[in-house]
Amino acid sequence: MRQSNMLIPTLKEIPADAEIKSHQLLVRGGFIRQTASGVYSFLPLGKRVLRKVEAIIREEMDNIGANEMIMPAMQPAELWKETGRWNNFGPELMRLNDRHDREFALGATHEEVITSIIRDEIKSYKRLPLSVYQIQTKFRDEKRPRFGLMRGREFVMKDAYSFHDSYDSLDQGYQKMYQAYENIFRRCGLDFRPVIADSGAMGGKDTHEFMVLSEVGEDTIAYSDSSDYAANIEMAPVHASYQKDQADLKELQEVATPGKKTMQEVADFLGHPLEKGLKALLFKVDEKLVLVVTRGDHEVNDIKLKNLYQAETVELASEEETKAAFGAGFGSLGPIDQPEDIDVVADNAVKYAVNVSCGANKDGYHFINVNPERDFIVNTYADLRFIQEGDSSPDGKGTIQFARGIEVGHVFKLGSIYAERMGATVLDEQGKAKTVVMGCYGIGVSRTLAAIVEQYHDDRGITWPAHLAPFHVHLLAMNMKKPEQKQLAEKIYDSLKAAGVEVLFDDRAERAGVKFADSDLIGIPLRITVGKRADEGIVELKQRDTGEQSEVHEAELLGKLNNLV
Ligand code: 9G3
Repeated sequence: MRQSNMLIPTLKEIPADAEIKSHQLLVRGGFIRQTASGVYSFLPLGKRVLRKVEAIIREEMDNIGANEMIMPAMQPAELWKETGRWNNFGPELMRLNDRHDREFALGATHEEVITSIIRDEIKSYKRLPLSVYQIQTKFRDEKRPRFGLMRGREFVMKDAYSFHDSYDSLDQGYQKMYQAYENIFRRCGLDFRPVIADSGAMGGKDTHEFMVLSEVGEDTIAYSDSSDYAANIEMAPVHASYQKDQADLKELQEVATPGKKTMQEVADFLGHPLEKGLKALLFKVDEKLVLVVTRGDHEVNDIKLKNLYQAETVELASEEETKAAFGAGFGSLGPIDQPEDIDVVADNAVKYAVNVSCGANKDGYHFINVNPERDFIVNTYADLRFIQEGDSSPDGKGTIQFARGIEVGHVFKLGSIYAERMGATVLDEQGKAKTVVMGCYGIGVSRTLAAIVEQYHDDRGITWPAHLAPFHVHLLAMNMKKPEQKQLAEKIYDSLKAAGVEVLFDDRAERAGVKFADSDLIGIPLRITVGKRADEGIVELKQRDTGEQSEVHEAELLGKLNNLV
């Protein structure tokens, strides 16, 4: 392609709203443009890369026998009402009415649509297992779209769905999909980890997220320094072994702690380390008030609290709700003599507390020498805290470290939740109706593209892996007004194209400096520069990632390129 008639609007300056490298470089390199907040257009270079990432995904999906299809973005509300999700989702689910005032959702995901098709078309267990996938635009009206393609409101997803007549079959299907995902992300050149995850609102049991390690990742991964254990911190279980002090239980005392609000202030004032204090936070679990007690140096994991109660929503009570229930504000709460109708749950570590402090449910007062069971009753002890760096790994091997990750894939063993709600059954070998069992599997395709840029760039621009770059070769003519340069460049352009090499030919009437800067920004792996020695047939060959360059006679070019590309 000739750059003189291509839409590649490169930018010198960094766009003000672009905080991370991939967002900056994809905009500056002329790959994408924002059309609205969280809504992007893929310009020609972006589309060429997107197509290559999709090709890898298609190959791996086809390889495991998943059939590609495409489902509509416009989904009738009735389907979402059958599964109860129409009202479950708030403004994040984009909705519209058609001209007959019928309600639709813009597809955020396609469990309802695909299950309605399977329900209508698949009647016998003999037709299972069956898996389908699509690569399609999804709509989710994120509250705070950011980081360019990382968190958009309209984005490209590969979503696959598998249907089974048993959980064994689902396990096998899940394993094949898991392996296909490892192949996909490895072929994209990404440094990724599958991590054990929380299935959230989807329910079902096993689920894994595929995380690309990156400082700009929004997720925190807890991984072992001595095994391949890795889990999303949201669900990483804590297998700590706590020691109970052998000290005698001292007499409970109430002490004034004027103006001391935070755990640290109280601990400092009372002269004990943070972990010798109990933290009590009031949560609304669905509509129920629950007091959650943890050791002072631990943090409540609200996902674990939600799973303990199998609740829909969990959120911290407000200051006024807290005052209304306890007569005291944040920082003064404690489990001693708490109001009757309030559950007290505590993290397992609390069981081992001896002579610790806690709030006295009176502003400006705390108890010291507090001991569980003697001074307060806990309804339920559970693993309710976030795992911390240095905790022992749940698999018993080594200790936990943290890393940040970008979630590029998420696979779920859904079970039969959706099939039940939608009546998707097949006749089993005894001719009895049996609810089908499902798996669902997503890849954020546009997010994967951004994650690749996060991993492959330097201070001059993107350094695409050769097989994902928008073109294989960037051919630059320094001065198209000079006939020897123009002729040689055109000759090379034609011969490379004839050899099937994807060439971007910068034939613009721009200064050399501009061409070199744009070329570094766009990040095509190999650059051929036709310049001063054109009359001798000599050109310069440069590798974008290593910077290695050499002078080559144009006759040797193809040979050189073959072993480089
Ligand atoms: C919605 C909205 C946002 C959502 C969902 C539904 C996430 C929703 C979970 C999934 C599960 C899997 C198939 C591909 C892999 C992931 N955010 N999820 O269901 F209406 Cl607004 O999407 N779906």
